[in-house]
Amino acid sequence: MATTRKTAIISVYDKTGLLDLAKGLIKQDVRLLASGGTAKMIRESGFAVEDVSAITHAPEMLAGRVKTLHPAVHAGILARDLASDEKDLAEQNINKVDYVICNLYPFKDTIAKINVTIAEAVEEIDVGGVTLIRAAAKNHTRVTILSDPADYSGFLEELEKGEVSERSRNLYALKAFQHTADYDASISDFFRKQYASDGSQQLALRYGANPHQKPAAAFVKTGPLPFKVLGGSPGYINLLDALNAWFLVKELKTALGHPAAASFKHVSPAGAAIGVPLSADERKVCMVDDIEGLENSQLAQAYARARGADRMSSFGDMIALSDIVDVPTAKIISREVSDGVIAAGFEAAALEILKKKKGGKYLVLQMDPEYQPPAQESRIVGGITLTQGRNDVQISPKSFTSIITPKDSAPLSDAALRDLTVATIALKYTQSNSVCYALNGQVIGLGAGQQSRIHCTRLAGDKADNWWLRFSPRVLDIKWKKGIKRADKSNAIDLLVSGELPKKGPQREEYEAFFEEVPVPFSEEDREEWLNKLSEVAVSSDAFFPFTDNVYRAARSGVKYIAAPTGSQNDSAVFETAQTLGITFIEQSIRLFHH
Ligand code: 93A
Repeated sequence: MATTRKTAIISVYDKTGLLDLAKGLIKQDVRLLASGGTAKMIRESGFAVEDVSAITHAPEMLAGRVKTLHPAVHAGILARDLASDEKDLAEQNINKVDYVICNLYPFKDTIAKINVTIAEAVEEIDVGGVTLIRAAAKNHTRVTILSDPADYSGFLEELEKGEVSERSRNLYALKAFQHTADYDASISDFFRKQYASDGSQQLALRYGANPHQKPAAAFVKTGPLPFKVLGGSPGYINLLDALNAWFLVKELKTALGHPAAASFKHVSPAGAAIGVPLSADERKVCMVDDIEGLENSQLAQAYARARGADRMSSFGDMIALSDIVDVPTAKIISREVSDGVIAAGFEAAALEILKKKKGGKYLVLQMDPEYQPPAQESRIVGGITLTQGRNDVQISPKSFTSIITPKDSAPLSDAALRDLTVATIALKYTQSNSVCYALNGQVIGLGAGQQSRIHCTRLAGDKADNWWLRFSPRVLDIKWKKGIKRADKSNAIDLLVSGELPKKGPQREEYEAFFEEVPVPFSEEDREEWLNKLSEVAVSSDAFFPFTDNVYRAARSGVKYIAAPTGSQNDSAVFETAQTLGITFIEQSIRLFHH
């Protein structure tokens, strides 16, 4: 029967502020209906309250599992001010409900207890309360929903003045939807841990970025995790590297049609390459001259190049491989210091080799090659969620057709387009700022994570120089003492080519002890003479060059092609400098910051 008296349904687990609320509602002549414990507390304080059963004509049942779940409650909440709804209510003798005050069973507190059982958790799953909140929030154009005791006083103030404003009802509804969403998320998190933490949907990680950052996990909210752990147990940084590296190699393969590899460290590539056959010198520089079957495996060639570019940085890498791993590739990996590999799959014999690595603890991940990441991605920083569309722009040789200088340039060669593509895709997965030098289908120098662009250009250029100096006969012909480890060789070569070799002292002595014949250090003139032989290098930058210094520095490392976004106030000076230095400048119009 219709009545002008307003009705409130109150059902709260957290009874903070309940009595003041009841008092305020009664003052406004609101009819109070409440569930068992809530009604008891109000009644014992001397306020007039009816049990919900006054309208449901049904007792609370199943030890409280059914308290408010009833059409008399939910039709009263959900009814609109429509003639048809009014008619339905009248036929069933149901009155409209105007205010719902509800907060939920403490599911989060319960599951936070050590050794909580599934049965205990299940009992804390609120059904009726969520339904009350959701129904009232759904009908917030008419109904006010309070799900937070902090809102009671503001609500009563408004009520005393007349009615609850539309704005308040909207904000209370928003809070209510967030309350139930957060509640449901904690329930599904709990059950995912219980029923799918075998790696199907969730994977416990030893710790986060550092050992004291616990607990740590990787999970997806729907569907299976797109990778399987075939060996070892991944850490948080392993997965950051593995996933970024995987998307890089997948994109390289799609763009260039050849198997691709990446060697990742601290969420940036140390090397990335496609499978291009290696010359005899390249095989030596990459330390793969004894790998059988290398000439027949593009994947092995790709990893040899990716690992060989900057061997010091690749020490302890996370490897990504676009294709099924074969024996030659596994053999290269097996003797390098490396943390793990993610790949599209593994031949049985290759998996056998990898599983023996690190006493069986080597991380082996098999990625679903068909996996497509969602279009939107988010991360939480200090409790604040940042969200953005995924960077799904496709880079390919077609991205490099807008040649700015020289004006009369012929279209670029396939090799130049390939190297610009490799460099640019590598940048897409490199911490910004970043600048990348590439040649022969591989990264040869990458400057990552520098606040100033020229520092990236210098860092990457110095790495490219070091890479090239490793091809000089002085390095290729080094006579090592027997038993020197591969990593020690890489470190000694780096000292020799980088100009960081001390003139004397213990480090010099340690260094000299590696050789049968100590190589003659490079003089300035030696370096310059050799570096002058480097040519045809492609450079890409993840954003525009603000000053000409970048172009001058690139030119010193054999750079023939530069691709970068434009938009700097200094664009014309940058283009002119490139023209003067004989460098082809291509506008790659998409900025590629990555963090
Ligand atoms: O077990 S329930 O899901 N079944 C219900 O029908 C129901 N209705 C309200 N729990 C239900 N509630 C919850 O009871 C409320 O969300 C609130 O947290 C609690 C209040 O119970 P009481 O008034 O008995 O203290």
